[in-house]
Amino acid sequence: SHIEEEFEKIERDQGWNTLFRKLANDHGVRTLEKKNDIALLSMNRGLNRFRDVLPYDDTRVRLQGGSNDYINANFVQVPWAKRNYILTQGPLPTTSEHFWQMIWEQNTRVIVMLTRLIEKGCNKCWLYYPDYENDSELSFEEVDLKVTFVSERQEEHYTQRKFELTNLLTGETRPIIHWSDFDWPDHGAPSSPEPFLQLLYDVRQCGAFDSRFGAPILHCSAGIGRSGTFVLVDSILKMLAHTDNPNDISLIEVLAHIRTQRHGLIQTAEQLRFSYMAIIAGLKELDELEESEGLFNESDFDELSESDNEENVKLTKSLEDINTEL
Ligand code: PTR
Ligand code: PTR
Repeated sequence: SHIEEEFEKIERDQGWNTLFRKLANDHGVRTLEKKNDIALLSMNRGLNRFRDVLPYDDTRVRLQGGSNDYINANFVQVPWAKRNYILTQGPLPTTSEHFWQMIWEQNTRVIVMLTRLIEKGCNKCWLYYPDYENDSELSFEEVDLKVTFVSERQEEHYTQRKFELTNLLTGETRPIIHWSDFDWPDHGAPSSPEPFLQLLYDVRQCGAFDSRFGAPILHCSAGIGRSGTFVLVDSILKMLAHTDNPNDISLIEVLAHIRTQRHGLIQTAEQLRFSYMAIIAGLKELDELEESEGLFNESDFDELSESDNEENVKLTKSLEDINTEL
């Protein structure tokens, strides 16, 4: 594929740093006008894990109930892949309730956690979910929600948990699937594409992108480096699986586009290089890319068994549209 040729050329030229800088310089102009004023309001500053990683105002997720609508999260959309994601920072002790509020309000069913709670002795994310070892249930009274541990599946490279999210006002419950414990340090890359692709396939198989529900939530510590890499690999693989003109798909153009929606997606040249490697490896397993329509176990979700055709519908936007819009 042209992506593989591109990859090999950059390898030969040792061009990863140059390409990564070019991304910031040439494409960075698209973000010059972007504002993050809301994140900087004095009442919101302490709600940011890092003072240099703030959500753009125009794409930020707004909380609906309560007196403050702020959370450090953005909608990230890749229309040519028909993909919507929510990217957010690893919750803080003071923002875990907002995180679950967002999940309820956005009707999200899936959370992909790409950081560990502690890395190299530093706190990267608050334990915002009942991991069973510490708690089997967490209540967030301020937002009238309760999260209950249901089950846990330990895989070679990650843990998958199921929770039940209960609205304490109405009694309504929803199943939530959560992935964690994937080995990927911040500003770095996973050791090889295979474990990452296994995680990605599992997330897809569970119906994370089922259009009847809200966008899946991706988070790491800042919610930009590792989460951005996940978005790029998933969306490019989806585009490649649905196009007759693969040569028209530009990884850098898609990356530049998603960077207009949340700041700093993909943090290092190494993560960019890993994205190419994961896409190339993923392409070789195209058969496995066919996505399942079933969300969760049938038994969890009887009333929702009717299939949605999203994954079978060809991308409606042609690749010429991609080029003009980018
Ligand atoms: N944990 C964040 C940090 O220290 O980076 C929280 C925070 C963010 C605290 C911004 C203060 C902030 O405001 P200022 O940049 O004015 O210190
Ligand atoms: N100022 C922080 C730092 O560079 O340490 C912000 C930051 C932290 C940025 C982690 C990205 C990080 O990685 P990720 O988005 O993958 O959690």
